Amino acid sequence: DEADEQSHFDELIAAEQRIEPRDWMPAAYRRTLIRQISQHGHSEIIGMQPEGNWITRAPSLKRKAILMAKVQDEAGHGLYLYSAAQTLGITRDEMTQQLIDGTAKYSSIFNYPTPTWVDMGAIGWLVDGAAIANQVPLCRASYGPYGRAMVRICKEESFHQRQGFEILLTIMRGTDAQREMAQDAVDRWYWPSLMMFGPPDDQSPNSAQSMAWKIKRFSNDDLRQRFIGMVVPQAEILGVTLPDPELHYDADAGRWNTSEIDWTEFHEILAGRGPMNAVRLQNRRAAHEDGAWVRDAAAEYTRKHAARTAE
Ligand code: FAQ
Repeated sequence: DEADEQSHFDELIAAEQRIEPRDWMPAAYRRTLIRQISQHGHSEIIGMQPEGNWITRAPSLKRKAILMAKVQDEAGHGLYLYSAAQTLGITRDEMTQQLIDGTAKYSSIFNYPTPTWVDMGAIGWLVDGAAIANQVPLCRASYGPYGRAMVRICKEESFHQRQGFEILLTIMRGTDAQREMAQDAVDRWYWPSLMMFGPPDDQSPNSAQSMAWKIKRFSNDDLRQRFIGMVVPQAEILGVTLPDPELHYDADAGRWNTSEIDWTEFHEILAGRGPMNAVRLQNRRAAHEDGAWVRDAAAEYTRKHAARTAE
């Protein structure tokens, strides 16, 4: 009965075993995973747009080939994540509908504009860097299909992070004007990348339960701290300044002290009022409508094929 199922589930979680699609799981565990994995998938799909903006204008053939490969990887990540979510009983159509209706969340970070080429460097360095800090622990998420999808995603993200760092490094070795552009991009992306980790722990309604279920392994603030520890020495190598005059390591507390994050900006974006929210959704909707003929053709092919094999 249900009580036995629940205690078997609790034992698996306590023993660091994986929960698999056919296993019994609490309804709330299923709902939480569908929420997080689908939002994560949507982030990858919407996350193709800020960089897609520069594919036709990349400064060389090599840069263009690399950027195209990166954006393609993001499409792939979206597909693995949607597939993982489908094992929990939601359909791809339902998820797509939630995204284009504007009822699904996706990461706040993809609602900022990418006005210059250097933004490709800052996104790779900071946004993919934050994604790695958040996602490496997700490789150990208790739900099997999610954890396994994250392994490959993290490998690809670390290549993305390196390519972003290398774009910035190249530009920092250029002219004064180029260095100014790089600093400007870092100024614009640093704070939003800190917001990717989600609200502070005392305002994170989902954290305690998700950590008890071993979906999340670290709190939002702990991961944000780790990320700051990663980027501080990298900023020094690059020769860029992180735009926080308060930033310093408090050795006694063992933590980075920072200025207050502008949570009003974060909540405005979550409410759909960020600089690029409307454009991102509009583009996604248009792509969905433009792709209708492909879905129709595929459905028709399946119908004909089924009719032919039935003969
Ligand atoms: N943006 O209680 P919590 C990438 C929502 S990386 C928007 O703390 P939770 C790679 C949250 O959903 C980006 N919403 O929630 C790439 C919840 O609302 P809900 C994607 C946010 O789930 C790089 C509410 O606030 N990565 O795509 C954000 O325990 C470059 C309360 O928050 C992932 O999705 C935010 N930043 O912790 C692609 C990682 N933060 O759902 C292209 C997987 C919080 O109750 C180019 N997800 N919210 O209505 C996670 O690790 C977690 O879901 C967190 C949030 C940590 C994001």
